[in-house]
Amino acid sequence: MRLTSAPLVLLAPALASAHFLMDWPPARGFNDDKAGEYPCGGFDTPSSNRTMIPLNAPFPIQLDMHHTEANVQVLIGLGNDVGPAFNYVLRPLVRERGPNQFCLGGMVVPAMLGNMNITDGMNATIQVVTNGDPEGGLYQCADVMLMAMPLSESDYNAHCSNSTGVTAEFTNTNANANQSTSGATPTTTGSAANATASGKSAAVAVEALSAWGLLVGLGAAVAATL
Ligand SMILES: [Cu+2]
Repeated sequence: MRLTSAPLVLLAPALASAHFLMDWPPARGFNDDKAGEYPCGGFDTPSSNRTMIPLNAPFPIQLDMHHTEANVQVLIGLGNDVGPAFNYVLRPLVRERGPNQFCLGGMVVPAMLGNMNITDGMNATIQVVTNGDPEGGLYQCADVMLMAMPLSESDYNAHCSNSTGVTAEFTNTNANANQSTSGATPTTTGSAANATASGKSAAVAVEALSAWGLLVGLGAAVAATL
């Protein structure tokens, strides 16, 4: 991102430079200088405080986007300390537009992931990847424990909100989010469903689990402001 105004730098340095934040499940941490380091933006040690997320049932990932558009992808590694081994794609490339709150709804860790049988209480680490600015990727990780208990609707909604004007195209492409040039344009987009309010879009995301095509938020994408 590029700053054009000195007062903005003085008033909001953290916001202006944070790329994106993984708010829920909470990230291991964020370091602006290392956000582009794979894996996990420079945080190599699993958190001792894991967030419980449901196994085989939907959960949200709440992001705080500080770019006006981004390619987003979600990976997962299984085990207590996955190191750089994020072997499974949990959500293929999503093309997101609009700054601030963005909920990746309807995330599901299935009971069988590849040839791995996931059991109640297994640990895992979720890594969100976006394209960098301008190149490479940006990485944030959250350490979780997979529990055979679904989230309540209120717990789900408490961690799934979209700022007005945020939109997303969900794809099933194999492109990686950190390929900021060749992967910038998804080659496949599904059918879209409109949400009429930011509060409603979470529910739409839950109901549309099996659909790849989903438009989050309402209205047209916010024009680039940075
Ligand atoms: Cu940035």
